[in-house]
Amino acid sequence: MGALIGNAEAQTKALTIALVPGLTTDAFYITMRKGAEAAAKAVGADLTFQGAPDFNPVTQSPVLDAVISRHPDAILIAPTDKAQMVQPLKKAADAGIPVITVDTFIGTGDYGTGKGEADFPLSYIASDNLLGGKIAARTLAKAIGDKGKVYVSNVKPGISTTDQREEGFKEEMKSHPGITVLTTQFNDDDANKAASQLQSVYARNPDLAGVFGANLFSALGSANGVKQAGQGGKVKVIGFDAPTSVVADIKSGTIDAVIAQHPAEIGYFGVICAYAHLTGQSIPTKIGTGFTVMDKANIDDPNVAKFIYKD
Ligand code: T6T
Repeated sequence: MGALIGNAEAQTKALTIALVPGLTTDAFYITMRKGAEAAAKAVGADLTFQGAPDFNPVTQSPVLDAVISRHPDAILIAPTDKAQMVQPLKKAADAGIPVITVDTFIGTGDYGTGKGEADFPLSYIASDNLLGGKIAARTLAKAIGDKGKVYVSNVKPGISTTDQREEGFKEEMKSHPGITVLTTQFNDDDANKAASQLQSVYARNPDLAGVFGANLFSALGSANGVKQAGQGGKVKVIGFDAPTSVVADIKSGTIDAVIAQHPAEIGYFGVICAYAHLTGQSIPTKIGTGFTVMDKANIDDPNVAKFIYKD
């Protein structure tokens, strides 16, 4: 592990930590970057931020290759696919660069077990997405009076976070027998697609009661679809993530609630873990960060509003 800093001379050179987001233009990762920068400043490390323009392993892999070629001291990455990012990341590990995954994981997300080919990252720092999906289901069940048809608007299969949110949502809905969960609609992280899917599902099911938008673009698009269908406030929307636009949608009643993640916390602890490892400390293989559920009743509370993402 060439990156372990073991002598005084090496310690005078600032450590470089590379953060590779799922995509660069997403307020979730922009907020994560802010937290990572704050931690880098605190420990005197240099942080780089380089990612792809869309959430896709095909575009993320060459960005990762370019990052590996500069040989940073550590890589923090949100892998865009559980399986497809294993080999690209193995190249970093083989080059002696410690890898920590933030937000999403590869393999099972259980690292350091000696099991499987994806257990080499040192740590996984993220929200508890299974729990987040369960919270979304409970919130939606309450909003629709525990009965009716709902569906999940999701990105695409293979992403650890959104897969787990859907799993948690469906698991929780098993204890709500009055609710029927329709087929999931996959939108490829495209809010326009999520909006037109909402309208198609509504056209087929005029008694649609609600939708769970499992990430920022799914929620944004679903809320727009509800508005375009003239169903604002009638078809209930529960979203994941909290871009600035949710404030207006929550206040107007288009979105009932969102499960906001704490991306700055993920970025902050990602950098701290990398720094700890690089300076000879052991680090936990998993760190769970929190949620804040935002709705009309609490959105103006500064302790809640502070978790609205930065853009
Ligand atoms: O929901 C976040 C992130 O947690 C997920 O992995 C991908 O989508 C977001 O970045 C929001 O767009």
